[in-house]
Amino acid sequence: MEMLVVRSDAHRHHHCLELDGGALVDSWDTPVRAESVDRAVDAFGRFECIGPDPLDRGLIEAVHTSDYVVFLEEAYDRWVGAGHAGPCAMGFGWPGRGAKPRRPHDLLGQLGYHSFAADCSIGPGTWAAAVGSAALAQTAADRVADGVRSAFARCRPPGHHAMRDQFGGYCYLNNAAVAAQRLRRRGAGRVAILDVDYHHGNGTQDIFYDRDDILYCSIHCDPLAEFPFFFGHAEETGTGEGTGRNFNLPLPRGTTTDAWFEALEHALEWIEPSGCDHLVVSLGVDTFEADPISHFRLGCDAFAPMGERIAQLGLPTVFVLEGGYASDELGDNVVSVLHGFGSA
Ligand code: Q9C
Ligand code: ZN
Repeated sequence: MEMLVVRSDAHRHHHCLELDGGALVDSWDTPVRAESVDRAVDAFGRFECIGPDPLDRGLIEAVHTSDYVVFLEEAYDRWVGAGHAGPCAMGFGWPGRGAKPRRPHDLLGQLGYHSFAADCSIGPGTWAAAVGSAALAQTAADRVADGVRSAFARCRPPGHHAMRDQFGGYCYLNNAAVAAQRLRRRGAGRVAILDVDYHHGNGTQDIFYDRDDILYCSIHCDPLAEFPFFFGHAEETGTGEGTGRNFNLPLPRGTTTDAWFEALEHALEWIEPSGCDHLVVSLGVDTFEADPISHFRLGCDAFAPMGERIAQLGLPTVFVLEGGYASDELGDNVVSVLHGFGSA
């Protein structure tokens, strides 16, 4: 078997709103994205597909605070109960620079406290979808821990922007963090996370920044020019026991396939001697040249070589779906990475 695919329909009732260009519009993270991947996987026909096991809540509370998890679970009902006009729960006020924020008890205050961006809101299906998405990552990690060489969690919503206690960037629970933490619990010695999404995975970096057992390495657009803006610089290298265990490779807008693959070589050269025995790949394909909200220039033909090159690390690997918003090509680009990996 080339690749085990873990997927479900739990995402379907999650479609919320985002503030985009000053207008409140349907989120770019639509159910169509997951359908594009499912269709391409089915058309390819060579991956085995399974559903998820139930999510272990203790696992998400190992990478998020329990206050935050309870908040996510209850926020939409509290929003409806308070009679707010809008269809989705969304904050509007965030702690200013220098604040030492205390957690408000007011819902609107908590929405600001537990988020970092206005591109993300909580609708009636959001909690169930976030839990369903994390369950895919947990299950993919379990199968790899059981001895499968590689598994792909077709996550939606994505996860890599979700911080220990804040949502944003279409992310609520950090699926890659869930997968890495599960691998550790199941006996992995040290886990590397390689994030190839166009955006920096500020959440994954945040969660593991002071840890020596789970490393984070990301290739992404320079945060001076792109969301999430305030994380992802090369100077961010970890702290405490995690010192030297975080590696950011920011690249300019307009980066082409050749320059991107040069950065991939640096990433792999950093991961190789790190002593990791398992790999989690945050697989965003919003590096694609036709992505409607991103600005790298990788062609469709870049994605199979990406998978092939990552496979050369020779590590048992969990792929977790992150971004990619060109819905017509999204599924094919994802399948290209997975097939490239599986056939290498
Ligand atoms: N409303 C991922 O790729 N959105 N998230 C800003 C302006 C930020 C992307 C667009 C993009 C988040 C997982
Ligand atoms: Zn992205």
